[in-house]
Amino acid sequence: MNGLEGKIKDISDRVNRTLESCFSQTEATDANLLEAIQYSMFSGGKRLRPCVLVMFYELCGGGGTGEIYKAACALEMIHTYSLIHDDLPCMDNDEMRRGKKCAHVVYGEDMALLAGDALITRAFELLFGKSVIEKFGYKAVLDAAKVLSASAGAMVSGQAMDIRMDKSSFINKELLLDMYSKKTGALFRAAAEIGAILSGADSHKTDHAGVCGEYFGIAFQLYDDIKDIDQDDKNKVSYVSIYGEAKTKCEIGFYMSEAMKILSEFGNNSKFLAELMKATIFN
Ligand code: GRG
Repeated sequence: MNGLEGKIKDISDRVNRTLESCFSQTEATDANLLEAIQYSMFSGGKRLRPCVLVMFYELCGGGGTGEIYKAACALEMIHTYSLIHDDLPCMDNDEMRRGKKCAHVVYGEDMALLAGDALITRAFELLFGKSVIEKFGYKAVLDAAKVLSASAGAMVSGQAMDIRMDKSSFINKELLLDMYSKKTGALFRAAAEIGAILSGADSHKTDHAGVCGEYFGIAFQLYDDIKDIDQDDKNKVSYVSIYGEAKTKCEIGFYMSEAMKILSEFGNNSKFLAELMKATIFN
């Protein structure tokens, strides 16, 4: 296992352990709902956003605490909720995710909707936990919560734009990239910003981390479009369906090089983050 793989495994293991402890208290949650939540939380997600959050935290000088994993898990809960809701019949109407049946196929549409809702509220409950506030202080945790809620709101707007674009004849590059920035870029921006905020970084560093995260998120979505080329949905509008694979790859190259430029300002210790981002997109 090389350095990056070991680092990813270490972060993912700690994220998984923290998530398990969050959903082991059964008394407060309906048993069927809890099962639907656990099914979605532990169905093989790569934990990419928590890795970005923890790595930015360490890069900006944060250390020595398990509490950062609670913030990372809050972010992953928001991500998981968005996937559950995105798969619903009234959204993308998908049957499979991560090679397994979607939550609504297994537990019904009603329970899947509620599992997503429960994850949003649980995310903020976790972030506002006593130990998190004691470690990072009220101001930093409030700032982090503001970033997380703003990114979750941006995702919903991005999803609305995506739905409308599938039915619209007016689409251009700016609109598409704005939609990607909201739908996918916002949560990666939040990952980077929250890591920086909780490390105690100043606003300049935090903004730069956020822009780096957002550019990586846009590149990630463009790359996801290319992977989805073969999925024969004729009505699905994407950058690649409009501009083709070659131009999409150029766009990915642009966003990745901008992200790497910003990352290089953080010095030599940004090596793991740069490797993680490149390995995700250029694998
Ligand atoms: C609020 C309904 C609603 C939707 C929000 C983010 C979003 C909009 C929908 C998610 C669906 C989706 C496919 C978004 C694109 C981002 C993306 C490629 C997500 C998959 O991320 P990975 O590969 O997921 O990190 P894993 O499975 O590893 O957790």
